Amino acid sequence: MGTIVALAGGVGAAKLLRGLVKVVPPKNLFVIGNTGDDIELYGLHISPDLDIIMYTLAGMVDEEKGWGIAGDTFNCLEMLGRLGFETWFRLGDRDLATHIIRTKMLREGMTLSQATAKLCKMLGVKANLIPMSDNPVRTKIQSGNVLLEFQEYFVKRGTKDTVTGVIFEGVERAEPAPGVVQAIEESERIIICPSNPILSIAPILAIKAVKKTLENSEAPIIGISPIVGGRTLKGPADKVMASMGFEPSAYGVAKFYGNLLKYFIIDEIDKEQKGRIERLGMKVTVTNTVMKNLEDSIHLAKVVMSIT
Ligand code: FO1
Repeated sequence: MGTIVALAGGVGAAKLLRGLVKVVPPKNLFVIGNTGDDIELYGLHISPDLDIIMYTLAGMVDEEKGWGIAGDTFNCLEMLGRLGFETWFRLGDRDLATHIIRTKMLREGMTLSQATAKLCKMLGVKANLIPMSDNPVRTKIQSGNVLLEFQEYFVKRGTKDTVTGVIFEGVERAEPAPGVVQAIEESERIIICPSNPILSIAPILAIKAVKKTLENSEAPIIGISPIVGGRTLKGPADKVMASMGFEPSAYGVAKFYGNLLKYFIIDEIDKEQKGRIERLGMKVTVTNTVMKNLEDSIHLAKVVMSIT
């Protein structure tokens, strides 16, 4: 089997990937992760989307929340609060160890992709997790005339602001991380995970060389709708699609990706949208896309891998 590439955001992507590693040899899987959500807190570099995928594939994610480490405690955060620091970003004690080690590696001169590979190895993750870029790209959310940092919008303010624009700061200067272009060029199948198209996948596509390599690729690109029955299962994709002028539906997601996609997977609940989406020029597969457990993830992964 050749290389499989997956473009990934956080929780939705991780759920598909935990099934995919049971269906394809993990060493053949190259996950290109969004780093637009990265944040610096208490002098530490935090890469939430990379960590969600890493912890999920290492079998240690907090399944209920979809992020963080199962059974983690929050003693350090509580003390930070007592010392007068903000504690809205819920960093657990064990999770903090990852951020401490990542920051140490970066300070010692490693790139983010090298640090990510090393952390994955330490935690026994066999799939290749590559940040989209080693250069900083920071997603900023515009809400009217207010500009918010991504995590300020997402966590601190609980996605309550209406998104009127999205900026990927630094993206013009960002090069794909080593291995990203090669993985796409050598891939036999490219998957766009069921992540937020505008906030999680668009930052990856905004790196010019990534977009160009995808457009030139012979491999089929398969998208999966993160919107089911007009709503997202987690996160604000439906609201953001609507406020950015896209229909908050599987059709709207397909339209957003346009002719990048050869295949698109939608949920059974949205089956009446099949014809409309196919008229956009892609082939549609209808199946259960809601991943409540590992079996659901494996089912969706098998569907993704069997599409021809
Ligand atoms: N998401 C939240 O909704 N609240 C949090 O306090 C929070 C903390 C957090 C800490 C570490 C980490 O790796 C992820 C964390 N996330 C949290 C998830 C994350 O911010 C978002 O899910 C992604 O950025 C969007 O994909």
